[in-house]
Amino acid sequence: MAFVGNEAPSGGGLSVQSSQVAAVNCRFLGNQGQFGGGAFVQSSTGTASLTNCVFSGNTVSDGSTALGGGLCVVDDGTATVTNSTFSGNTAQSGKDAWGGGIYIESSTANITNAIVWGNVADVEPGIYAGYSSTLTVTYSCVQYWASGGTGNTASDPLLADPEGVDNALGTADDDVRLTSGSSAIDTASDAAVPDDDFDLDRNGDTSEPLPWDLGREDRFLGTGTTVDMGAYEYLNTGDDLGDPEPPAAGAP
Ligand SMILES: [Ca+2]
Ligand SMILES: [Ca+2]
Ligand SMILES: [Ca+2]
Repeated sequence: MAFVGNEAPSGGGLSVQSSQVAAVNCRFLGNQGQFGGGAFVQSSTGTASLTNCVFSGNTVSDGSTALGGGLCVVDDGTATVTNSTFSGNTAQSGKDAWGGGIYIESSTANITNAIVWGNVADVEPGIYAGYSSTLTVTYSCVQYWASGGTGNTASDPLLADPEGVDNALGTADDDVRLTSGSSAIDTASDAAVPDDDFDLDRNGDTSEPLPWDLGREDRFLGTGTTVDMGAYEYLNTGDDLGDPEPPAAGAP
């Protein structure tokens, strides 16, 4: 599913207020708002779980205060972000705009196996967390990251073509797959891959680890390998964005 080019003051693409939302294999592209260009989460009963998601080219700019180009979590909200990629999101008002990728205020965020890269803001381009927030980042690649934690890196993930062939952020061709030599390859946590609650591969097993990446390619590429950070598992040969695999020749 893709949320493209939507606009709303709070949560241009998705607004979660006093409710629970789980988004798996979704792309948030080019949405606009004032608080949370891509998605907004608010209140102690507001919970968002984002897995295998891409936030690209979302912006907050309206008003004097603009928070969270990609994701904004406020007022005791909770966000769980796993194997997702935040790229090219912007929080700029020229005055008071915080958190290019992710903004957390008086809230809780658990960010695992994620990439936050190439986002911009007036203040704190990557992840901002303040006002008694609890931010836990593990096995993630975050630009400018200097707060330690298990398995984190601030080395370039070498995203393929974040603006895509149209050279515009926030459109369907934005390509945040990994390329050879990326710091995000084989450096995430296998154990952190969440269960396949929605049975994406329709094999009747919802308690197995989510077997696919955002491109519906295998997340687990064989024994002895480790999953990658971000929404896409690195492959030497990719296929079209988000397209299901064609049935094998001779398949029923
Ligand atoms: Ca593009
Ligand atoms: Ca399954
Ligand atoms: Ca891998």
